[in-house]
Amino acid sequence: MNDTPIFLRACKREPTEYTPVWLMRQAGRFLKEYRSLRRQHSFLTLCKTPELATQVTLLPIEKLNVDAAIIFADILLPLEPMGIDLEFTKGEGPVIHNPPRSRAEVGKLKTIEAEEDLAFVMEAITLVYRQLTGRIPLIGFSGAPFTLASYLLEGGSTKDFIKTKSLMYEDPSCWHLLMEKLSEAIISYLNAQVRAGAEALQVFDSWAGTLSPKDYEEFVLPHSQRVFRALPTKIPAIHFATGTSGILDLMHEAGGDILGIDWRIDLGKAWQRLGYNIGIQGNLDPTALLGPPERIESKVEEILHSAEGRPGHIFNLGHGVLPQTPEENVITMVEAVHRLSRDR
Ligand code: 1CP
Repeated sequence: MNDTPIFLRACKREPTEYTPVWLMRQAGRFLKEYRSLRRQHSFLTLCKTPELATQVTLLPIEKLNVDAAIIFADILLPLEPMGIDLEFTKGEGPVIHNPPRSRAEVGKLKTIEAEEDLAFVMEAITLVYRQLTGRIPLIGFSGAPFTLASYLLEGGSTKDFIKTKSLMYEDPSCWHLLMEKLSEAIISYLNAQVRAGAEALQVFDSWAGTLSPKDYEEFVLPHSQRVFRALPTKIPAIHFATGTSGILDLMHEAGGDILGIDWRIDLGKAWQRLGYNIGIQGNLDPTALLGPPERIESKVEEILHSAEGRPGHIFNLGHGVLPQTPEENVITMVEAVHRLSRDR
């Protein structure tokens, strides 16, 4: 018997009895208990109260039978101690009230000490780690420099990334200064999470796929690479983005032990392109979980088939679970991944 949890073995590309699975946003709005907690507390209160964040992190664990937990937090939290005024508004998502608009303002962004400045996240990680008692590992996470820069500069979510790309093109030196500052904060944040008990890390560069390969290479890659190089080597790191077909090899070059991809690319083909000295995570379309059970099973089977049972596949959605997803469909998916991968 091997005591190392199956998720961590898969991260190391060791053979496992079945394919491990977890879901991005598994601790979120599709869960009844989460929605009921949200009626009592704001999103930021949930994040900043370690007992509540612990409770939310653990909500999906028994219910869904997933192979990893992910700490309940948000990629935007480190921006606050950097001097950013962050709010989550109803229905509209994150709003940043004071996006930096000049080199002087970028220069004023503060350096953070994550252990102190984000102590509530570290406390929640330690509490969750204790309660999991080694059954399944806990994933810590952060945004990647580019995705954080995009929220910061746009002042919230965006479809076109106009302010972000404009800064890149108009004032590359200011762009790189901003990316350096964000990278430093991310490095401090992720290392503190590992000291607190995180056993794997995911770096979300959710929107990196909006860039041309050349722009990714010039404006993003060196910074993401710096982040990955500053992480503890013993802790597996997942590098995730959506729409990555054009930048797959560059993301690999930037770093990570496992690349997270979305459904717009065939998992087997992506893996073949990358080579098998890296793991792969993905890649069911979250919308598939709104369909009937037979469809969910057949889509799971397609992905397992594409991965060919190679060690190093971690099953996940290609992006976060949608709030309207029925809980029983997620249970169907997790059960199908376990059963069908065991049978292979
Ligand atoms: O209203 C609510 O209850 C808040 C909804 C919510 C939740 C549940 C937000 C606001 N963040 C979260 C939690 C969260 N965010 C987790 C928790 C762990 C999990 O179960 O997975 C994680 C990993 C994140 C990471 C995150 N936040 C990302 C990267 C993943 C992704 O979706 O690409 C991003 C981009 C954010 C920003 C964010 N936070 C919340 C919203 C509405 C948004 C904007 C998303 C967008 O721009 O479309």
